[in-house]
Amino acid sequence: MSFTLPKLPYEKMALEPHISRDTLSFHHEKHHQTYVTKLNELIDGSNLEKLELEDIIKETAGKDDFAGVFNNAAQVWNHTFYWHCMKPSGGGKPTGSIDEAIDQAFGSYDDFKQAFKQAALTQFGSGWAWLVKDNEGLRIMKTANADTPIVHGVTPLLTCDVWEHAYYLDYQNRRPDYVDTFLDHLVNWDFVNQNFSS
Ligand code: MN3
Repeated sequence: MSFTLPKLPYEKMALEPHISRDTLSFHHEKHHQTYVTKLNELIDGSNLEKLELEDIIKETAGKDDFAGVFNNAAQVWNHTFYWHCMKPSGGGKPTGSIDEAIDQAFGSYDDFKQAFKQAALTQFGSGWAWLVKDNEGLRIMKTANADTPIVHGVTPLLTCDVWEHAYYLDYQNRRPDYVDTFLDHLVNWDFVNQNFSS
């Protein structure tokens, strides 16, 4: 089986003025596509070829010999998840059952925002900030490079890509502005609720 680049869940201009069409074009058609292409090359003819994406990620996690496969597979998964974490006219206070869960876990939406932003800004270099669910409830986590919560026994609910390619054309080095905009104008709480109740 070979993997294909999933379609974006909205038009390339749909997130303007917060994320430009150029950023989404490069990010989806170049970066995300390259992870898909490299993954296909790396698994071609191997036993991994028969597995689902999530199984390839779990199978190769932490194995030095398979670092290339893991990195590309996890980046394919992380990006597909990230696209769905955003929508036009999103962001702001949560709706649905996640609202109460956030208050319970963090005290208030503002406290959640602060914690999420802190994780996004303190991720040194490339990586991801996440809201995840485990047996204890909700928590914030950050991962470096391609690392993904699905190999850490927790359920991802929301992510923000903090690799520079996610924001540099629009925000240059101002990662804090990008993360604020993500939280205030882009988060797709419907998708977060779906993940929360699944
Ligand atoms: Mn990216």
